[in-house]
Amino acid sequence: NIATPLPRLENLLPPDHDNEYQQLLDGLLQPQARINPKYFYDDTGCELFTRICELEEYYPTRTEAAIFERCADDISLALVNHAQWIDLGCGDCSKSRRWLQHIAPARLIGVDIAGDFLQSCLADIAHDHPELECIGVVSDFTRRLDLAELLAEDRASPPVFFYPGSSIGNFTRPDALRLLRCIRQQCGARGQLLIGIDLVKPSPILEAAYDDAEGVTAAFNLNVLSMVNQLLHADFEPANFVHQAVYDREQNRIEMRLVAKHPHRVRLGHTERHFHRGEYILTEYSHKYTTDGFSALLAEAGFHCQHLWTDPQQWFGVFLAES
Ligand code: AVJ
Repeated sequence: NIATPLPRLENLLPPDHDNEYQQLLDGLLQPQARINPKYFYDDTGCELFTRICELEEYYPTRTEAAIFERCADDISLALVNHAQWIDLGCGDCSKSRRWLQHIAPARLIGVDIAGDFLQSCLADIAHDHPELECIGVVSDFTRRLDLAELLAEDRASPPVFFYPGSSIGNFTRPDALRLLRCIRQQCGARGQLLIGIDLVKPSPILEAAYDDAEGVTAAFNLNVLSMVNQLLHADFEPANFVHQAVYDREQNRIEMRLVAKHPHRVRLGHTERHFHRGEYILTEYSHKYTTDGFSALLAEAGFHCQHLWTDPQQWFGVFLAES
Protein backbone atom coordinates (compact mmCIF):
# COMPACT_ATOMS: atom_id res chain seq x y z
CA ASN A 1 0.00 0.00 0.00
CA ILE A 2 2.84 2.37 0.90
CA ALA A 3 4.22 2.16 -2.61
CA THR A 4 0.93 3.08 -4.31
CA PRO A 5 0.90 6.75 -5.27
CA LEU A 6 -2.07 8.77 -4.02
CA PRO A 7 -4.90 9.11 -6.52
CA ARG A 8 -5.39 12.35 -8.33
CA LEU A 9 -7.49 14.84 -6.40
CA GLU A 10 -9.17 17.85 -7.98
CA ASN A 11 -10.39 20.53 -5.64
CA LEU A 12 -13.38 22.32 -7.12
CA LEU A 13 -14.55 23.73 -3.81
CA PRO A 14 -14.56 27.48 -4.33
CA PRO A 15 -12.96 29.13 -1.29
CA ASP A 16 -16.04 31.03 -0.19
CA HIS A 17 -15.91 30.43 3.54
CA ASP A 18 -17.32 33.89 4.24
CA ASN A 19 -20.34 33.14 2.13
CA GLU A 20 -20.82 29.75 3.81
CA TYR A 21 -20.60 31.36 7.22
CA GLN A 22 -23.12 34.03 6.24
CA GLN A 23 -25.60 31.49 4.83
CA LEU A 24 -25.40 29.30 7.91
CA LEU A 25 -25.89 32.34 10.15
CA ASP A 26 -28.76 33.70 8.02
CA GLY A 27 -30.50 30.33 8.20
CA LEU A 28 -30.35 30.35 11.98
CA LEU A 29 -31.66 33.92 12.18
CA GLN A 30 -34.70 33.27 9.95
CA PRO A 31 -38.10 33.18 11.70
CA GLN A 32 -38.02 29.44 10.86
CA ALA A 33 -34.46 28.58 11.85
CA ARG A 34 -32.67 26.09 9.58
CA ILE A 35 -29.35 24.34 9.13
CA ASN A 36 -28.29 22.83 5.80
CA PRO A 37 -28.03 19.01 6.18
CA LYS A 38 -24.58 19.01 4.59
CA TYR A 39 -23.28 20.10 8.01
CA PHE A 40 -24.18 16.71 9.50
CA TYR A 41 -21.09 15.08 8.09
CA ASP A 42 -18.13 15.78 10.33
CA ASP A 43 -16.19 12.70 11.56
CA THR A 44 -18.71 11.90 14.29
CA GLY A 45 -21.60 12.58 11.89
CA CYS A 46 -20.13 10.21 9.27
CA GLU A 47 -19.77 7.50 11.91
CA LEU A 48 -23.30 8.02 13.17
CA PHE A 49 -24.63 7.93 9.61
CA THR A 50 -22.88 4.59 9.04
CA ARG A 51 -24.64 3.30 12.16
CA ILE A 52 -27.99 4.65 10.91
CA CYS A 53 -27.55 2.65 7.70
CA GLU A 54 -27.26 -0.54 9.79
CA LEU A 55 -30.36 0.13 11.92
CA GLU A 56 -33.34 -2.21 11.80
CA GLU A 57 -35.70 0.76 11.27
CA TYR A 58 -33.62 2.43 8.55
CA TYR A 59 -34.65 0.32 5.55
CA PRO A 60 -33.34 2.45 2.57
CA THR A 61 -29.68 1.36 2.55
CA ARG A 62 -30.44 -2.33 2.95
CA THR A 63 -33.34 -2.25 0.47
CA GLU A 64 -31.30 -0.48 -2.18
CA ALA A 65 -28.38 -2.87 -1.68
CA ALA A 66 -30.74 -5.83 -2.14
CA ILE A 67 -32.05 -4.36 -5.40
CA PHE A 68 -28.50 -3.76 -6.65
CA GLU A 69 -27.58 -7.31 -5.76
CA ARG A 70 -30.67 -9.00 -7.19
CA CYS A 71 -30.70 -6.91 -10.38
CA ALA A 72 -26.94 -6.49 -10.88
CA ASP A 73 -26.90 -8.42 -14.17
CA ASP A 74 -29.89 -6.53 -15.61
CA ILE A 75 -28.48 -3.20 -14.51
CA SER A 76 -25.02 -3.98 -15.90
CA LEU A 77 -26.54 -4.95 -19.23
CA ALA A 78 -28.56 -1.73 -19.37
CA LEU A 79 -25.45 0.41 -18.86
CA VAL A 80 -24.45 1.23 -22.40
CA ASN A 81 -20.93 2.30 -21.73
CA HIS A 82 -19.56 2.49 -18.26
CA ALA A 83 -15.98 3.53 -18.93
CA GLN A 84 -16.42 6.68 -16.85
CA TRP A 85 -18.24 6.03 -13.57
CA ILE A 86 -19.04 9.10 -11.46
CA ASP A 87 -20.10 8.54 -7.86
CA LEU A 88 -21.92 11.58 -6.50
CA GLY A 89 -21.49 11.93 -2.75
CA CYS A 90 -19.35 8.81 -2.71
CA GLY A 91 -18.48 8.90 1.01
CA ASP A 92 -16.29 5.85 1.60
CA CYS A 93 -17.03 4.68 -1.98
CA SER A 94 -18.33 1.34 -0.67
CA LYS A 95 -21.31 1.33 -3.05
CA SER A 96 -19.16 1.94 -6.13
CA ARG A 97 -16.72 -0.65 -4.89
CA ARG A 98 -19.45 -3.30 -5.03
CA TRP A 99 -20.19 -2.37 -8.64
CA LEU A 100 -16.57 -3.06 -9.55
CA GLN A 101 -17.39 -6.77 -9.17
CA HIS A 102 -19.88 -6.47 -12.03
CA ILE A 103 -18.54 -3.83 -14.37
CA ALA A 104 -15.05 -2.68 -15.20
CA PRO A 105 -14.93 1.07 -15.73
CA ALA A 106 -11.67 2.64 -16.87
CA ARG A 107 -12.19 5.61 -14.58
CA LEU A 108 -13.82 6.08 -11.22
CA ILE A 109 -14.55 9.67 -10.31
CA GLY A 110 -15.63 10.07 -6.69
CA VAL A 111 -17.21 13.40 -5.81
CA ASP A 112 -17.53 14.40 -2.17
CA ILE A 113 -17.21 17.34 0.15
CA ALA A 114 -14.69 15.67 2.52
CA GLY A 115 -11.32 15.73 0.74
CA ASP A 116 -8.94 13.85 3.05
CA PHE A 117 -11.40 11.04 3.60
CA LEU A 118 -12.02 10.85 -0.15
CA GLN A 119 -8.38 10.51 -1.01
CA SER A 120 -7.70 7.73 1.48
CA CYS A 121 -10.78 5.75 0.37
CA LEU A 122 -9.80 6.11 -3.28
CA ALA A 123 -6.24 5.10 -2.45
CA ASP A 124 -7.59 1.82 -1.06
CA ILE A 125 -9.64 1.18 -4.19
CA ALA A 126 -6.73 2.09 -6.46
CA HIS A 127 -4.58 -0.38 -4.55
CA ASP A 128 -7.10 -3.19 -5.09
CA HIS A 129 -7.77 -2.23 -8.74
CA PRO A 130 -4.45 -1.15 -10.28
CA GLU A 131 -6.01 -0.95 -13.76
CA LEU A 132 -8.62 1.57 -12.62
CA GLU A 133 -7.93 5.29 -12.86
CA CYS A 134 -9.27 6.77 -9.60
CA ILE A 135 -9.95 10.49 -9.39
CA GLY A 136 -11.30 12.34 -6.39
CA VAL A 137 -13.21 15.56 -6.85
CA VAL A 138 -13.68 17.68 -3.77
CA SER A 139 -16.81 19.64 -4.42
CA ASP A 140 -20.01 20.78 -2.82
CA PHE A 141 -22.42 19.85 -5.56
CA THR A 142 -25.30 21.22 -3.53
CA ARG A 143 -23.90 24.48 -4.91
CA ARG A 144 -22.37 23.63 -8.23
CA LEU A 145 -21.33 20.52 -10.11
CA ASP A 146 -18.94 21.12 -12.95
CA LEU A 147 -17.11 18.07 -14.24
CA ALA A 148 -17.18 19.11 -17.91
CA GLU A 149 -13.42 19.52 -18.21
CA LEU A 150 -12.65 16.27 -16.45
CA LEU A 151 -15.17 14.29 -18.50
CA ALA A 152 -13.87 15.82 -21.73
CA GLU A 153 -10.49 14.16 -21.11
CA ASP A 154 -12.19 11.01 -22.34
CA ARG A 155 -14.67 12.25 -24.92
CA ALA A 156 -15.15 8.81 -26.41
CA SER A 157 -16.74 7.49 -23.22
CA PRO A 158 -20.12 8.83 -22.17
CA PRO A 159 -20.35 9.00 -18.37
CA VAL A 160 -22.53 7.06 -15.96
CA PHE A 161 -23.60 9.21 -13.02
CA PHE A 162 -24.25 7.07 -9.94
CA TYR A 163 -26.34 8.82 -7.29
CA PRO A 164 -27.48 6.20 -4.79
CA GLY A 165 -29.08 6.27 -1.35
CA SER A 166 -31.92 8.66 -2.13
CA SER A 167 -29.57 11.50 -1.30
CA ILE A 168 -31.43 13.70 -3.77
CA GLY A 169 -34.26 13.58 -1.20
CA ASN A 170 -32.48 16.32 0.76
CA PHE A 171 -33.40 18.77 -1.99
CA THR A 172 -36.78 20.39 -2.46
CA ARG A 173 -38.41 19.50 -5.77
CA PRO A 174 -37.24 22.68 -7.57
CA ASP A 175 -33.67 22.22 -6.30
CA ALA A 176 -33.71 18.53 -7.22
CA LEU A 177 -34.86 19.51 -10.72
CA ARG A 178 -32.00 22.01 -11.01
CA LEU A 179 -29.47 19.37 -9.99
CA LEU A 180 -30.91 16.77 -12.37
CA ARG A 181 -30.77 19.27 -15.24
CA CYS A 182 -27.16 19.99 -14.37
CA ILE A 183 -26.33 16.27 -14.38
CA ARG A 184 -28.17 15.82 -17.68
CA GLN A 185 -26.12 18.56 -19.29
CA GLN A 186 -22.92 16.80 -18.27
CA CYS A 187 -24.22 13.47 -19.52
CA GLY A 188 -23.82 14.81 -23.06
CA ALA A 189 -25.65 12.91 -25.77
CA ARG A 190 -25.18 9.37 -24.51
CA GLY A 191 -24.56 9.50 -20.78
CA GLN A 192 -26.71 7.77 -18.17
CA LEU A 193 -27.88 8.32 -14.62
CA LEU A 194 -28.35 5.47 -12.12
CA ILE A 195 -30.18 6.91 -9.14
CA GLY A 196 -31.73 5.50 -5.96
CA ILE A 197 -35.01 6.95 -4.70
CA ASP A 198 -36.90 6.30 -1.49
CA LEU A 199 -40.57 5.74 -2.29
CA VAL A 200 -43.72 6.98 -0.55
CA LYS A 201 -45.00 4.55 2.08
CA PRO A 202 -47.11 4.59 5.27
CA SER A 203 -45.93 7.30 7.65
CA PRO A 204 -45.27 5.05 10.71
CA ILE A 205 -42.58 3.20 8.74
CA LEU A 206 -41.05 6.48 7.63
CA GLU A 207 -41.16 8.12 11.03
CA ALA A 208 -39.56 5.08 12.68
CA ALA A 209 -36.78 5.13 10.08
CA TYR A 210 -35.93 8.69 11.15
CA ASP A 211 -36.49 8.20 14.88
CA ASP A 212 -35.03 4.83 15.83
CA ALA A 213 -35.47 3.19 19.22
CA GLU A 214 -31.74 3.27 19.98
CA GLY A 215 -31.56 7.02 19.45
CA VAL A 216 -28.82 6.93 16.83
CA THR A 217 -30.71 9.30 14.52
CA ALA A 218 -31.35 11.61 17.47
CA ALA A 219 -27.61 11.67 18.21
CA PHE A 220 -26.90 12.29 14.50
CA ASN A 221 -29.33 15.20 14.43
CA LEU A 222 -28.05 16.76 17.67
CA ASN A 223 -24.43 16.36 16.54
CA VAL A 224 -24.98 19.02 13.87
CA LEU A 225 -24.97 21.59 16.68
CA SER A 226 -21.32 20.89 17.52
CA MET A 227 -20.42 21.58 13.89
CA VAL A 228 -22.37 24.85 14.02
CA ASN A 229 -20.72 25.77 17.32
CA GLN A 230 -17.32 25.44 15.67
CA LEU A 231 -18.17 27.17 12.42
CA LEU A 232 -20.06 30.11 13.91
CA HIS A 233 -18.42 30.32 17.34
CA ALA A 234 -21.85 29.59 18.72
CA ASP A 235 -22.78 28.08 22.08
CA PHE A 236 -25.60 25.66 21.28
CA GLU A 237 -26.17 23.28 24.17
CA PRO A 238 -27.43 19.97 22.63
CA ALA A 239 -29.14 19.09 25.93
CA ASN A 240 -31.49 22.03 25.38
CA PHE A 241 -32.96 20.41 22.26
CA VAL A 242 -34.83 17.24 21.44
CA HIS A 243 -34.84 15.34 18.15
CA GLN A 244 -38.08 15.07 16.20
CA ALA A 245 -38.96 13.48 12.84
CA VAL A 246 -42.31 14.36 11.27
CA TYR A 247 -43.73 13.09 8.00
CA ASP A 248 -45.54 15.72 5.95
CA ARG A 249 -48.04 13.85 3.78
CA GLU A 250 -48.76 16.82 1.58
CA GLN A 251 -45.14 17.45 0.65
CA ASN A 252 -44.17 13.78 0.86
CA ARG A 253 -41.20 14.44 3.05
CA ILE A 254 -39.71 13.73 6.42
CA GLU A 255 -38.74 16.84 8.32
CA MET A 256 -36.02 16.44 10.93
CA ARG A 257 -36.14 19.02 13.65
CA LEU A 258 -34.35 20.07 16.81
CA VAL A 259 -36.99 21.32 19.20
CA ALA A 260 -36.11 23.68 22.06
CA LYS A 261 -37.02 22.09 25.40
CA HIS A 262 -37.28 25.42 27.21
CA PRO A 263 -36.88 29.10 26.39
CA HIS A 264 -33.25 30.05 26.05
CA ARG A 265 -30.75 32.25 24.28
CA VAL A 266 -27.96 31.05 21.98
CA ARG A 267 -24.92 33.09 21.03
CA LEU A 268 -24.15 32.99 17.29
CA GLY A 269 -20.75 34.64 16.79
CA HIS A 270 -21.33 38.35 17.27
CA THR A 271 -25.08 38.03 17.42
CA GLU A 272 -27.60 35.84 19.21
CA ARG A 273 -31.00 34.24 18.94
CA HIS A 274 -33.73 33.45 21.40
CA PHE A 275 -35.64 30.14 21.17
CA HIS A 276 -39.09 29.75 22.69
CA ARG A 277 -40.08 26.46 24.21
CA GLY A 278 -41.24 24.22 21.35
CA GLU A 279 -39.64 26.40 18.67
CA TYR A 280 -37.51 24.29 16.36
CA ILE A 281 -34.59 24.30 13.94
CA LEU A 282 -35.26 22.53 10.65
CA THR A 283 -32.19 20.39 9.95
CA GLU A 284 -33.22 18.13 7.09
CA TYR A 285 -35.82 17.33 4.47
CA SER A 286 -35.93 13.82 3.15
CA HIS A 287 -38.31 13.76 0.19
CA LYS A 288 -40.08 10.59 -0.84
CA TYR A 289 -41.40 10.05 -4.36
CA THR A 290 -43.93 7.88 -6.12
CA THR A 291 -42.45 6.03 -9.09
CA ASP A 292 -44.60 8.18 -11.41
CA GLY A 293 -43.62 11.33 -9.56
CA PHE A 294 -39.91 10.69 -9.92
CA SER A 295 -40.24 9.60 -13.57
CA ALA A 296 -42.00 12.90 -14.23
CA LEU A 297 -39.17 14.82 -12.53
CA LEU A 298 -36.61 12.98 -14.67
CA ALA A 299 -38.61 13.83 -17.80
CA GLU A 300 -38.82 17.47 -16.75
CA ALA A 301 -35.03 17.49 -16.44
CA GLY A 302 -34.72 16.17 -20.00
CA PHE A 303 -34.01 12.54 -19.15
CA HIS A 304 -35.70 9.48 -20.61
CA CYS A 305 -36.39 6.91 -17.94
CA GLN A 306 -35.13 3.58 -19.33
CA HIS A 307 -35.61 1.20 -16.42
CA LEU A 308 -36.98 1.02 -12.93
CA TRP A 309 -36.06 -1.72 -10.48
CA THR A 310 -37.77 -2.03 -7.10
CA ASP A 311 -38.03 -4.43 -4.16
CA PRO A 312 -41.09 -6.67 -3.61
CA GLN A 313 -42.62 -4.15 -1.17
CA GLN A 314 -41.98 -1.22 -3.54
CA TRP A 315 -40.22 0.67 -0.77
CA PHE A 316 -37.27 1.85 -2.85
CA GLY A 317 -36.69 2.51 -6.55
CA VAL A 318 -33.55 2.36 -8.67
CA PHE A 319 -34.03 4.38 -11.84
CA LEU A 320 -31.83 4.28 -14.92
CA ALA A 321 -32.21 7.29 -17.18
CA GLU A 322 -30.45 8.51 -20.31
CA SER A 323 -30.23 11.91 -21.89
C1 AVJ B 1 -28.31 10.60 3.23
C2 AVJ B 1 -30.04 12.15 2.82
C3 AVJ B 1 -30.28 9.91 2.08
O1 AVJ B 1 -32.52 11.32 4.02
O2 AVJ B 1 -32.48 9.22 4.54
C4 AVJ B 1 -30.78 9.43 7.44
C5 AVJ B 1 -29.95 11.11 5.65
N1 AVJ B 1 -31.03 11.51 7.88
N2 AVJ B 1 -31.36 9.55 8.64
C6 AVJ B 1 -31.91 10.29 4.35
C7 AVJ B 1 -30.57 10.67 6.96
C8 AVJ B 1 -31.49 10.79 8.92
C9 AVJ B 1 -30.39 10.32 4.46
N3 AVJ B 1 -29.75 10.77 3.17
